[in-house]
Amino acid sequence: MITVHHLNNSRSQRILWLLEELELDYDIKRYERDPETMLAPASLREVHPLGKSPVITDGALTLAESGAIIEYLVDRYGNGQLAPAPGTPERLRYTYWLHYAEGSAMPPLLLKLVFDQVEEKTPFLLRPIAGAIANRAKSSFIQPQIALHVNYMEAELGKHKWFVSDEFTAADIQLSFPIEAASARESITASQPHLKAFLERIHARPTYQKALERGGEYQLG
Ligand SMILES: N[C@@H](CCC(=O)N[C@@H](CS)C(=O)NCC(=O)O)C(=O)O
Repeated sequence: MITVHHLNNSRSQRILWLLEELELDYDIKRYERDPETMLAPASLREVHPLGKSPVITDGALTLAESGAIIEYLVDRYGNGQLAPAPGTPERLRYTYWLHYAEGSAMPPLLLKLVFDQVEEKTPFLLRPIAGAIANRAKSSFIQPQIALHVNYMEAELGKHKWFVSDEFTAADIQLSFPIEAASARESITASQPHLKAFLERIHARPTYQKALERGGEYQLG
């Protein structure tokens, strides 16, 4: 049986959605973020040394990294669903997007989250200084980088319905997290109609909704 080690409000929601798309049975082991630090509990380090979510176990296998988990589940259980055939140009695009989501799209979004927290959590008297530093980092680097990625994804979605082609693939599931995170941080506006339509389409999928029911709280902010 596949077990998903699932942290609330996290990337592991994508894995639940993928498992629903593949109509596979799975168990969920739940972990709650520390409300102050937002970190995962230490018990997750008993499953994988980094203590990050998602992690899955499947028999003797323990696997972390959402991209690796998605590749494993689709290759092992997909029967050709949700991934283009190996050796095709579409397969290479699929691999590209699987890596791009975590390797390129997420870092500036994470930096924004960190600098927002620096500002919010600094003691009141020091807040003007912390705010000035955070604003400088955000305006000079972070926001332009987020805009670069958001506009790039918007342009790519203008070429076909989904990221790889007109067929929905697991790469769309992987990309849902940076796009939802960008949307939650108000970085997707009316200027990105394709990304907005992408979000509406994925939210309407019954498998997405079923995964939300099973996963529980999922509010990115
Ligand atoms: N690149 C990794 C990132 C894993 C990661 O950072 N997960 C976050 C949840 S979205 C986490 O576990 N945060 C809690 C912590 O760092 O303690 C992946 O895609 O799986």
